[in-house]
Amino acid sequence: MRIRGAGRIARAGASALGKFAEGYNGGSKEDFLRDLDMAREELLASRPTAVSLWNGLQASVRGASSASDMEGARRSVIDNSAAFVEMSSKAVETIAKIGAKRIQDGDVVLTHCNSSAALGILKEAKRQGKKFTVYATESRPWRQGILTVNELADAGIDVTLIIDSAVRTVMKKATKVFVGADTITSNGALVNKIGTSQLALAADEARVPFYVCSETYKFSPMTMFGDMVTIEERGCEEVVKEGEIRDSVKIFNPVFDSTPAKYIDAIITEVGMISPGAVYDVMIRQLGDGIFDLRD
Ligand code: RUB
Repeated sequence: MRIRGAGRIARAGASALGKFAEGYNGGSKEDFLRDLDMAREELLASRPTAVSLWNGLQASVRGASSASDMEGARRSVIDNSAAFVEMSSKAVETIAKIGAKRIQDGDVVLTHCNSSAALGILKEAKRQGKKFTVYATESRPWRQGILTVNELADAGIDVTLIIDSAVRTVMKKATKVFVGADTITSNGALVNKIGTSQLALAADEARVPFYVCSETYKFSPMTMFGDMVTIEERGCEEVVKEGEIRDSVKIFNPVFDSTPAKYIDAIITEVGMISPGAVYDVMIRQLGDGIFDLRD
């Protein structure tokens, strides 16, 4: 949890594999590939929900096994991981430019948790001189909303912090919702910080447009083949202090939830603003033929 947000997690994972390759001084290409796979598995286990991590690691190791020797394989991982990090950072910038066009003077924006893609849009809109205000949820239990309000305040944006249960009340004032994504499935559903789906329901009820800000490497190829997205559950110590509740009380702390495609007005990606129904096609185009390896 020291690195948060699916984009940052993906870049950190790809960089870690790049550093692993840089520092590797083992023997054969086979040794390197075996150790690389172990490093990849360990990184993957750190955050099970964000497919951006899987995609970032996959992009880093792609082609390494067909290198002619260990040096070639090592070089390929170093180059691929650097290319992924650069592509990922550029994608966030492009999303900011596209999404900022959706913000108009007088808008009241609601956001949830701490998404660099969503905040990039708000900061770009502010940079362009647009006049709008933002409500940001606290996002219990980790309270990533504190990061969000400080980041927006530092950018000179008029921002108000609300507790998570104030979402339906505040939705009456909101004109747009912008949230990030940890994973988007092949049928256009969004997996993001717990509470996102109740924002979507409240937005639907109040007829407020609900925008998802997501780089395309948050699209999950595994879901095309029927895999479910693993929803990370975290410890009870994040929810209550020791001794605060009776020993017999159980705690359930899922940290992400799923929002069906029908509640999403558009997904703002680096390849443009798309409907949730277009996710499958974009995924096929972005990932190319390599995707079919997943069926094995
Ligand atoms: C962060 C979260 C963010 C997405 C997108 O959860 O749910 O909305 O990861 O973030 P956590 P970004 O703090 O548990 O990682 O747009 O920065 O990729």
